[in-house]
Amino acid sequence: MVSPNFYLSFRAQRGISQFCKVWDVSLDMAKTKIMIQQLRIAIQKSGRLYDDSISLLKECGIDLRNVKDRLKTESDNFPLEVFFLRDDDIPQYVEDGVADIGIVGQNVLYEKRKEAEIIEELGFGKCRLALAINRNEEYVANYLQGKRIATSYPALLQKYLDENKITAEIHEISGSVEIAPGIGLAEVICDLVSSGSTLFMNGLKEVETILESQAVLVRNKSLDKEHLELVNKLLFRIRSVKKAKRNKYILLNAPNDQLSKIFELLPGMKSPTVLPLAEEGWSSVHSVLSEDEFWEKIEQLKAAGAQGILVVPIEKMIV
Ligand code: PRT
Ligand code: ZN
Repeated sequence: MVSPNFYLSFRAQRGISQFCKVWDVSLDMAKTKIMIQQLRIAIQKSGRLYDDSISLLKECGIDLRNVKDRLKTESDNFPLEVFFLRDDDIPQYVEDGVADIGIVGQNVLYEKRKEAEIIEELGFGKCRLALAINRNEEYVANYLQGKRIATSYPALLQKYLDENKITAEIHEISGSVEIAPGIGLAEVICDLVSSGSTLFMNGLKEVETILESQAVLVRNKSLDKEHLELVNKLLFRIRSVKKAKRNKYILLNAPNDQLSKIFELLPGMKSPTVLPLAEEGWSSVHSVLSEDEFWEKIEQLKAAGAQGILVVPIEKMIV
């Protein structure tokens, strides 16, 4: 029979060893966590850049844990921590190194004049910072001289005025700039325009473009080697996604005696893939076509005898 003392000492020993095991495991996890470098990215919390920024990360294969109404989140399959911020604060966070990289409009980046390096243009959030005046006014030479200009972009506007040797009065306002002429605050506005419908609805017309803008990926200027490696890994994925969006996969049937003409039109990534069709004297040709030259090339391919042309989107393009 087992003595009660032996039983108690056995329990005590097991307890200690189990405690030690748990302790060792958590120590190992803590060590691993310290060793794994994470990249911290700042993106807009809500607004015009939010959806595209989240989609871009998803298209790069980065799964984010619960992004709704959060200040920050992490990815389970890429060493990435995401901070959700107002777009105006992103350049400062990146300059300070609180975030390693960020997605922000060039308009905000240049207005804030912070130290952050642009590493990639992202192709969304496209707009222009423009000057607009009352639609019924004639925009004559020196029109801006001595005028009152309302804007949320005083630094960019001042730079434009200085460069063009114009003296004007800048009225900084934080929103609804388009109503300034209507309420007598200014004769001119300097605001972001994309479709132009806001200007139109407020009886204004665009007269000068100060800046063409789009969302860009920016990075802190003094990242260490480990973080730079992670940035490059992310950048590689972003470029593959962008490239895929600019290209289409094309499949067509063509008579064999026309193939050389068709190859000239379709260079492909290396060269086109050619497969024989069941019908004698015909082949199926597969290739990649850039969106810029798409319609022009389709016309030429048809003229060269191509038939049954299929065009499909490409999800990722690794070159
Ligand atoms: O809350 P937070 O500070 O983060 O957001 P925000 O309100 O300052 O910015 P948000 O979400 O409006 O815009 C974020 C970024 O989107 C801008 O900094 C630009 O880089 C980009 N972007 C692209 C635009 C527009 N297009 C745009 N059209 N930002 C603003 N507008 C506004 C413009 O100010 C004007 O009121 O839309 C109106 C004009 O649009 P159209 O289509 O009528 O010409
Ligand atoms: Zn803002």
